Amino acid sequence: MDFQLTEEQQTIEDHAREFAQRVIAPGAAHRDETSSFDRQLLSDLAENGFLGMLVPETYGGVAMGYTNYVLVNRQLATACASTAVITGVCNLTASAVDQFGSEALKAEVLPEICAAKDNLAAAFCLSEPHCGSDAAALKASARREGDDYVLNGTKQWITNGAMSGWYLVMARTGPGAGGISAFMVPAGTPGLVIGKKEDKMGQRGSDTVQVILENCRVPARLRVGEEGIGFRIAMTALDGGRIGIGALSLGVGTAALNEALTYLAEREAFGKPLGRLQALQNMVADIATELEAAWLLTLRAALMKDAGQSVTKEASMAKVFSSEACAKAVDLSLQIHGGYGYVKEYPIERLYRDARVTRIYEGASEIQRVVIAREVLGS
Ligand code: COS
Repeated sequence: MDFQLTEEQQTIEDHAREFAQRVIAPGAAHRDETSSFDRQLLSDLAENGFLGMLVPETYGGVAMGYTNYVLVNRQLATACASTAVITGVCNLTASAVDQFGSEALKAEVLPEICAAKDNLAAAFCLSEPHCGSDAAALKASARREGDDYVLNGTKQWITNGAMSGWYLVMARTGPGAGGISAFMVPAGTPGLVIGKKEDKMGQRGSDTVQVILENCRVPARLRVGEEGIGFRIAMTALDGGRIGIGALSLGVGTAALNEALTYLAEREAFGKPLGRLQALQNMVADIATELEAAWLLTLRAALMKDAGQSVTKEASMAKVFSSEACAKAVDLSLQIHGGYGYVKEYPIERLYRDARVTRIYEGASEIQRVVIAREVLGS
């Protein structure tokens, strides 16, 4: 067992940190304030291989594996959570197509996602207005008509929904979880309508919209895998995605800790720097320890995924622990800032808002505990 990064991993992490701090971090506050995303940044991410981290080179990716993926994602999120989630959803969608799609589908779709063709991202469309946690209850339908499927329904909370070139849509071709199929729907397909944009609390640079399917006709060649495996595709993709959210949460938590450390060094109280007050030292110790533990869980899940092992339990453990460690990190770091933490003058206010959704998206903490308990209980 070796806790050291290899030289290659260190180089990848250093590169991601440098890129994230130079290119992404300066615009983070603006993205939050304006609830907007400069799509040129998608091309910059693509040029660095960050949109195809899990895709083989044959299809335009860089195939760096999950261990490197979490190293990169943590750095991106330390700079800007919105940018990290946009990146994460592109990678999750691409990896699902890579794992389950036909050769022809992969050749058609993956190079475009990896290159952010036309400065567009990719979207993963599972949740619906009436069902998020209970994903198998989805109602969107895909009716076979000759060589096509006709899709109808509404997808909710779709990250990248307003700026994607490809949409991975789970829709029903039959009853039950085994009656769900997956389709890659290209932007611009008649009947694919972008609905309401959500006015979110945090991660405001990433758009979250409804995607409405109104008699949206999709050729059968764009189905991902066989009919009826859509739920398995979604769950497998989320196993990987949850490792990514573990890393994203760690990035936000690390940014919060960094802000706290800066503030502790700058400000004095009772005749000494804040960092010499034991009550605040305890907070720093708790944040640092929990982030470290979360990182080990996340790395372990990534290593196991790279080794081809099942990671359902480990991914959920990484996600729930990291997102909750992140929640504590932003909360205590804000507390350390006192009143200044509660106003927009300091970045900790944004980080506090950005952190909140990590306990909700890609499976709420309660769902992660369901998954973990089922695995532990063997039920
Ligand atoms: N990997 C592969 N297959 C999986 C799987 C996984 N991690 N989890 C479940 N499956 C398969 C099961 O093996 C089962 O297949 P069979 O019927 O062939 O045996 C099928 O999927 C149904 O599984 P299950 O009965 O466990 O489904 P449930 O409806 O009980 O739901 C949970 C399981 C709660 C885990 C699921 O609904 C879930 O993850 N919900 C959260 C969804 C989510 O994260 N949404 C966020 C969207 S992105 S913002």
